[in-house]
Amino acid sequence: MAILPIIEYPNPFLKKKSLPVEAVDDKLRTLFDNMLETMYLAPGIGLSAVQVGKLLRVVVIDLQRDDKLEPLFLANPVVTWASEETGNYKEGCLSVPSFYEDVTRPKEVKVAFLDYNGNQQEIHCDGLLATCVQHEIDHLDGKVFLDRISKLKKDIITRKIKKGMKGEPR
Ligand code: QAP
Ligand code: CO
Repeated sequence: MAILPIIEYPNPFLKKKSLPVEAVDDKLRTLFDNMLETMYLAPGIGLSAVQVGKLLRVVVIDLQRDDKLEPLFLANPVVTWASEETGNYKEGCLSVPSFYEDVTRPKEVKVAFLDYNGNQQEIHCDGLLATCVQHEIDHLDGKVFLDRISKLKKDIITRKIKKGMKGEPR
């Protein structure tokens, strides 16, 4: 396995749109594995391929809630349903280290994707998982969470990052 360098905002690469994978093969499983290892080291709970320099619609998520939950490997994830009801969550991002802001998103979503074995799955997500999966799918469309906060807040954070300033400790 390998640790991949994480591309940080405001690198314009993060604005690029990722392309669907054609198949879940061993090469893609290696990417899944390397992304998971990279995310665990950070540590983080979600990572998209664009953040490690690959423009593929690939995401790994592990909420690491001490119990049963296994890591999720998602290829070509699509939101097939979103609740009317929204919620706020103070989001962060491995590509925007030490900055956190409240983001409003649908509280629940259904997501269809190909899993680690290439099988089609659809899962119902709520709570932190719903937030995380929407955050990661945004990356595949060239969006970071700063694109979902006020322009004023985004500009302040962008200016701080460009000056080499840090936000909050974790
Ligand atoms: C996306 O984010 C997410 O600032 C995943 O210094 C975040 O794993 C989904 C991290 C919140 C839902 C809610 C952030 C690590 C990790 C930092 C992450 C940092 C070190 C972020
Ligand atoms: Co992110």
